[in-house]
Amino acid sequence: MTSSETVIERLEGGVLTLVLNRPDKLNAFTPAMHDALRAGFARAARDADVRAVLLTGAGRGFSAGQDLGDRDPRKGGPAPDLGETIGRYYNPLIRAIRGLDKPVIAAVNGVAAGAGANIALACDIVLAAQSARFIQAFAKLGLVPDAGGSWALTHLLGEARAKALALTAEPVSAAQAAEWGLIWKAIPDDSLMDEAQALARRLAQGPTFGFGLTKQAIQAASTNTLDAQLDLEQDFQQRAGRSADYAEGVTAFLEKRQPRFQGQ
Ligand code: T3D
Repeated sequence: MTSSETVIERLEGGVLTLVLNRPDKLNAFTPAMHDALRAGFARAARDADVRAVLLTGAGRGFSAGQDLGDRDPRKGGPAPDLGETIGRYYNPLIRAIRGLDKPVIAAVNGVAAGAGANIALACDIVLAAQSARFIQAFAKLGLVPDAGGSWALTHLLGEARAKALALTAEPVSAAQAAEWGLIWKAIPDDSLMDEAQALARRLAQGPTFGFGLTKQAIQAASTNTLDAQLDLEQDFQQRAGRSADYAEGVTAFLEKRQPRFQGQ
């Protein structure tokens, strides 16, 4: 196990677990935490031993978004250039999560607010503790949903719910989020981590190359026409069909045994 001050990193059984680790501040994001998390996702991208990522938070929250202590107007000086920090930190993080050719699971262990909520929603499969809440806190600050939030809310929920959540900052319970299709599942608090780890381990033993293509195909569907998506499926299936994992999957089926995927 290696750990920095702000993100704990652990690789076990093909699962890279990244734990946001500023529990006293509900894991609010500082530049140091951004750097550590970005390093974690960079490792996930380059290390073939990493076949799934599990993102969660230490303590009672997942993440309360940007650390507002770093934005205190009472300290004087010019207004911060938030466009710069979005471009430097949040946008590359969301692109790293969505662009990673491996499954990313979020285990939302408690409140997820502002960019903290939207980072969770950028993950491929979101499990949340029943006590967790998702809050688009931006409205309370005069800001706009960021970290892909305006996109994710609209795509997952439609304009009516996206606008209401973004304009009111009303908390959404895990159960409601699951019922609306904002996340995959709400899970009793004391079994969240067991269930999330079991799912991550299962995915880490899967056909990683095919999973990467599947993830990119589903993401492309948001903007593609059916015609373009059919072409993309043809191309991706051609590539998947040449993978060692496909050969192993078919062989295992014919030999009536469990496949042993290598992730290639
Ligand atoms: O700036 C840019 O670069 C642009 C990007 C912006 C992205 C964003 O994320 S903007 C949105 C920022 N986040 C928020 O506005 C949420 C602020 N937090 C809250 O509204 C509440 O803390 C929660 C609803 C999330 C949870 O409430 P509660 O009652 O369960 O906990 P609490 O008592 O408010 O918080 C516990 C501690 O965490 C407390 O510290 P203390 O007083 O015990 O020393 C609180 O100040 C701290 N904390 C919570 N959120 C933040 C935070 N500290 C700094 N920044 C935070 N975002």
